[in-house]
Amino acid sequence: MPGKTALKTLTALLLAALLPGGISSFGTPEGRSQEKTKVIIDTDIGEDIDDILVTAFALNSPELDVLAITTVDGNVDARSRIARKVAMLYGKPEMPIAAGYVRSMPLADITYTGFSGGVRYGEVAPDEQGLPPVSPLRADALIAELANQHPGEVTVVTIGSMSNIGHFLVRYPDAAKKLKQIVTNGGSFTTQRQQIGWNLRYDPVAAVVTARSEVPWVLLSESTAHFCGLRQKDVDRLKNAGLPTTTLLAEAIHWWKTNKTDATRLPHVSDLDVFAYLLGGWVETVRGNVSIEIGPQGSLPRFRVEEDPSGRIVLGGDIPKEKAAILREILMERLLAPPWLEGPLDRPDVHTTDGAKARLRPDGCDAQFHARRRAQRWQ
Ligand SMILES: [Ca+2]
Repeated sequence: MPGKTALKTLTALLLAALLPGGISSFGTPEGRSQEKTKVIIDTDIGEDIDDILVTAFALNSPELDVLAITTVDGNVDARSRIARKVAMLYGKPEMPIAAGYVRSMPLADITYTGFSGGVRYGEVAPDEQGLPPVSPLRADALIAELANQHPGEVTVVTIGSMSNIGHFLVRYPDAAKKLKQIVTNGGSFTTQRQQIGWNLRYDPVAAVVTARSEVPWVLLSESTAHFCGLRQKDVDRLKNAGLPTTTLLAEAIHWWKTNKTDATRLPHVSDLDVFAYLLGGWVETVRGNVSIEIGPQGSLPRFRVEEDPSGRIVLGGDIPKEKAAILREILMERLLAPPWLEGPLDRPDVHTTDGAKARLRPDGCDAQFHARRRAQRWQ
């Protein structure tokens, strides 16, 4: 499989050149003998652009075994169509993809009725035509089934509102005991800055349920992955790569920009932090405790983090910008690569020596632009 070999070689080159001894999980290709990390992606794909980009990254990452994708918040059916299209194009049409809860806990709606919470690039999968069927299970039931099938092995990454995982913890307590961990893109949790992110804000009850559950919870900061979003040349590379997968991503970026009322010029990759954590070596962590207080309806939840070596929650700090720039190179590497698995698609080899050399020199992050956007976001 030429594409797979080229991808392995290039990733090893990147890491050997840029991170001597820095990334424990990657190592050399020969040394990468660990089991794949079993992961369920719980996502509001279709809303912001990072979800589709990092889902594609996960599906094309040899360290990860994506068992399922579950969709949450608002138009979960449209989100599931997008997820199914991504999985299909990555050669995994059989992957179970389940729709979940459309509103925040304690509401248990699973039918979208057109309130705000739609999708911004639903045009990439406007109907069911040509798509594999959605799972007959609801998102929380699918998570429970997979946790029971693989006790102690399954990580759920939450890169959308936490409603699905909140319902899962409440409704399937026995299966919850079998989950390995929940890894959440949740805000900023450094000692200098503590800001609750949208994924927790949208469903504070579910966040509280998660904080108080027995399941190990890893709460990650989104800021640095945010600084190192795609550049115009990255978007152009996706547009010009000519693969079904890259064409889908380029179309999603187009519709996201077209439909986004607060349009930003370039895609960010905030949600990449959950996979960076799972790959190992990218995110520094401390243990701590989290308290979330829910105020009157309409108010933002109050949020407090304390470092505590015996705390039960793992808190991730910022990824340094230099590392984040390298992470973006690896993201682009995998987005541009043909699907990792054998499949029915034509997979022209997108790798060239010149391209590889170019990617070995990350040119830093567009910190100013993204810092401005972040400031707007947190207001
Ligand atoms: Ca998201």
